[in-house]
Amino acid sequence: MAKQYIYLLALLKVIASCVGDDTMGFTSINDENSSSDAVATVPDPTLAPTTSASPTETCYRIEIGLIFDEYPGETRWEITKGRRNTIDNPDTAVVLKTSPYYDPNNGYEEASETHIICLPQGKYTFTIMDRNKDGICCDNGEGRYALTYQPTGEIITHGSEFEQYESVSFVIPYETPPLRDSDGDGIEDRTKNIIPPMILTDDGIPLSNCENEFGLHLETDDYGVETTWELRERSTTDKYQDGKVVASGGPYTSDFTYDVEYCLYPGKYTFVFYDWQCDGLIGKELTGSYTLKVNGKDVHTGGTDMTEYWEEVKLDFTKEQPDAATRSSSSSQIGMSITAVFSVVIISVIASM
Ligand SMILES: [Ca+2]
Ligand SMILES: [Ca+2]
Repeated sequence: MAKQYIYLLALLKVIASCVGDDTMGFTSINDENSSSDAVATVPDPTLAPTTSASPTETCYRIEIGLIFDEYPGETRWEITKGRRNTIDNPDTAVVLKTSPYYDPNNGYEEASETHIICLPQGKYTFTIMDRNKDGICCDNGEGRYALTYQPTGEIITHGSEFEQYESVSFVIPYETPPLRDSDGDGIEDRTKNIIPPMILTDDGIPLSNCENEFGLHLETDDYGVETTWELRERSTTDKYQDGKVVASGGPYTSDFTYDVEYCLYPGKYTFVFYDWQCDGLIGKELTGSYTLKVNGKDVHTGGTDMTEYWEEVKLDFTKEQPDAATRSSSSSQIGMSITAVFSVVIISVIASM
């Protein structure tokens, strides 16, 4: 049981937090404004990449994505062998890997950080700690962490608000558990995302020929932890914040391609794409983008030209879903290409927090 992990990558990106700024901007869909990315490269002396003593052992990459608040010196994380963390089990937990506290003088303040570690098969516990016992959000900046499994892009856990520590146990290779909402609040337990309910026919079976299919094709950069999105019903006020969230996603693993499809009820929606560092899917080594689809047809590509915390795209899905009787008697509808009426307007405004 020598070194069973490999430190493959440690990437730090420093950008002053844009969240909470209150200036406003407007960008039309055809604007060619290029974002002015002030990505500073800061050497990371404490977590330099190293290689395993046994590099031939099969291992599976997990990513620890971090966005620090204004006090990175309070934050560290560790991975322990087995289903225990050292805080509750100081004498028995085996520390596999631990980070130092992050020195604010090394550029970690409100910065994004990505670590990729390769773990062999086994049981592990990830714990994130805050020595001021106030987590990494939201009194002094808005931090976030995400533990993701790179082979499938799945979220193992993510969070931001905690006290002294937060811990999760997982098994490698990681098998995605079924989606669950144990307290019925509409938020999925593990991903903390909103998964829209399936549209059912009159017979209670999932609709097979969706007339209003929302699609998202997402290619993440090397800071997947920065990326989240929401699909909201459009409110009469036209402010996206006033519309109910019907679906959401992220944060993500880095350098991964995701395809999401949901069947929606007819209506007007707003897709809101968030980038915590306000620089879009422009990473240190990789550039990503997202493409929205309406019934399989690409209608908008974005995420590459951001200078604000979020951008929004308006989507109208106006086809009425046929009822079960119509559908069962009309097999010709299957495979028919029905394009929903859609309009796309992109507006970038800094969120007022
Ligand atoms: Ca703290
Ligand atoms: Ca970004």
